[in-house]
Amino acid sequence: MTASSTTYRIAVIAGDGIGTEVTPAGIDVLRHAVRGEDCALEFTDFPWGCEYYLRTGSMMSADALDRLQDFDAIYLGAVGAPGVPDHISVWELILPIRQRFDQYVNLRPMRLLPGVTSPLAGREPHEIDMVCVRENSEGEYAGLGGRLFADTPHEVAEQTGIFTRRGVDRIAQYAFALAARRPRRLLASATKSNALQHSMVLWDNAVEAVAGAHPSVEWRKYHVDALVARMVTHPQTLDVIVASNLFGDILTDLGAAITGSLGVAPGANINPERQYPSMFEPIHGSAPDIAGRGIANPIGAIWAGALMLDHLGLAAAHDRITTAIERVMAAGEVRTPDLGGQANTLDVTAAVVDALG
Ligand code: GGG
Repeated sequence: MTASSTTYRIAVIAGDGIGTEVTPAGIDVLRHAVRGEDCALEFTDFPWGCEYYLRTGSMMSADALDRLQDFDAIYLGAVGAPGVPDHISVWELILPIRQRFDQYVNLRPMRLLPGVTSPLAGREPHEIDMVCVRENSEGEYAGLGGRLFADTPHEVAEQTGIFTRRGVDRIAQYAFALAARRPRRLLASATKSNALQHSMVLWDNAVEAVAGAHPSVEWRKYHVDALVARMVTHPQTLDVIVASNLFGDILTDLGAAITGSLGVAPGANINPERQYPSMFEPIHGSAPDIAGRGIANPIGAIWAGALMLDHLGLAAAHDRITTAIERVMAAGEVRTPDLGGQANTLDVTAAVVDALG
């Protein structure tokens, strides 16, 4: 480091279950990956999550969002634990962070890594290489609604999706710009405008208008039910997928499954204007069924960390990590049980650190 070097301040919320196992693994790799760069990473841990909720009645402290605002990025593990309803853990931690910091892009690469076997027979890495640009601030996860007459036979629940022209425009613009930078320059828009005649027709109209400004990108819309089938039958025809909040969430779990395991899939919640910190997380949850056994796959968290470095302007360090992940996967010797191996979280982390060279 020199006197003029930059220190990046990163807030860490390891959260619950395997989040507390894969997050230190990711930090270990990040620290090694930036050696030689003229910068330092400074990590600050926050004890928020379900255990905190069971002690205090809240998933985060009352001033959590104000405190997080001062960081350059947020590195999240996973949230969720038996005894805490899932809508509490998601609605009191992940979604408030995404909304408050206007992290309206949820970027989720879905790439079959070399050496990993897809459950789709015979597929090679070059045939499954997609990225989902999920709208992350409104849509079906806007959070509007309520319940009436709870626990009575005439109980009513209303959950309102919010689709704004501004919201769809900006996610479509991000997705088309990304597609234009990728070699195949393809974009698929996930819709369901045959049945959702208000929200998804607005979605289609906005996407079509943005497409006009990106003539280099070949695009088409698919009803989301047809798109899931296409991801299984013809994944090689898909490149960038732009989708609403709920559709994107579902499509990317399928994407993770066809790339071998939910454990390898990374996610980035991005505020492209950089007005607020962005947040990086593996897409998997806390996996209480394997938590505490030390066998969680750290690749999703490590890859999410690489996306964070890229966002911070450390593209070379990002590339070093993704190359190291590819080397370890291609060698096929050190893998966690979700990928058919017998290695544990620490073994895979050490192998990635070794492969950084
Ligand atoms: N890795 C963060 C985590 O725990 N994700 C679980 C989850 O269900 N997230 C909801 C979402 O991504 O919308």
